[in-house]
Amino acid sequence: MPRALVTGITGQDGSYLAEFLIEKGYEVYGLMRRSSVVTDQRIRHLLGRVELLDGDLLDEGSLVRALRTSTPDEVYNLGAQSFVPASFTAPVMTGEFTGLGVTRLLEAIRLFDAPVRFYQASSSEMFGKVVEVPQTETTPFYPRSPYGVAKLYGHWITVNYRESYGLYACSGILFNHESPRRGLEFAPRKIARGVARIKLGKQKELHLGNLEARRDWGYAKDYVRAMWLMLQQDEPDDYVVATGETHSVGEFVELAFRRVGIENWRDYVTVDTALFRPAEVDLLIGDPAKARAKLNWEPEVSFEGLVNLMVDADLELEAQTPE
Ligand code: NAP
Ligand code: F7E
Repeated sequence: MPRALVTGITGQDGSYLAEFLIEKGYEVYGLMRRSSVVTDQRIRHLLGRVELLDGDLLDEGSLVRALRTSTPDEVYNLGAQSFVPASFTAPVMTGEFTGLGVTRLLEAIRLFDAPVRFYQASSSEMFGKVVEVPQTETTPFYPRSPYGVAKLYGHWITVNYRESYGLYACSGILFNHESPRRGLEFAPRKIARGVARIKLGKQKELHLGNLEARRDWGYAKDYVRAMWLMLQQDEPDDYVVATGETHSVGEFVELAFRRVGIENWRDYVTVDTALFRPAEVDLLIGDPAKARAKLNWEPEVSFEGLVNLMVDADLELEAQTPE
């Protein structure tokens, strides 16, 4: 039975990856940091089928212990401070979790001295103020937030450990991916939930920031499959994972309202400049040609399919939740 250790198992991707690996027959270990509040909502249905280990990307010793307990074949580093606006208000903490955290884990793996395969959750935010359209594995980086800068450090330290120590280490440059399990503060989930609540009469309007920004949005379940595929190849490498389509935030809003039968969506949306970022990423669109050719990976859910499934899920959830 192959064994995997997943950091960030309580997050959106961690929960889908854990499900995917269990289905593939893996013994799954998840690193979870202590909290005074409940953080296992996304993996509660998996309790008993995953082994949860106490640990924190800030604490090297806890990473060493997690490796010793799990003796993994594969390590997926999904743990991070992943919300871009929070990285502007907490840039140092973001650097610690999202940047240096990668080195702590890589160093723990190097000293553990076993043939572990490593996946790093890199991000299209590294392309930031894009210098090429669409973005590929060879596009130069130009991050626009402390989060993007921290991820860039994580990307290069992964490449460096591969080249310096021969570690099987891959950096997956994943573009935005969403689901009903997405954190409430990210634009697509905020929109899906807001639209559902407006439809049900629980909310009157939706406050959003920059509606012009464009993203290449995919479905999280499709993207965790790509993570696994990267670790099944003969040689480690870096891959862009994207749909190859770009849409504006405004288009997401329009489709979401349309799903609940509301066409005059502008009547419900207020643009709040307080939600604008100090530096914005205006346009992202990835070219997944390499992932398609080498990993045989294709996204299965379209942009409209994603909007619809997210709105439908939030409608169901909100209908069951008393105010
Ligand atoms: P997420 O929902 O925000 O999950 C982040 C996870 O990291 C949570 O489990 C969180 O634990 C954990 N974490 C935070 N700080 C930690 C620390 N110091 N030590 C250990 N764990 C810590 O993020 P996601 O959307 O699943 O994304 C997974 C990874 O992919 C992240 O690294 C993210 O930056 C990256 N990424 C995401 C996207 C995307 O569109 N979703 C695209 C590219 C890259 P708590 O539950 O305790 O907070
Ligand atoms: O913003 C605009 C905002 O917060 C998308 C993370 O998973 O993907 C994610 O980063 C766009 C931005 O995601 C609101 O200005 C408008 O242009 O959903 P988001 P993100 O910043 O692209 C990358 C790939 C990651 O790696 C990150 O971890 O939407 N926008 N109005 C808004 N954004 C938010 N959050 N809230 C608004 O009200």
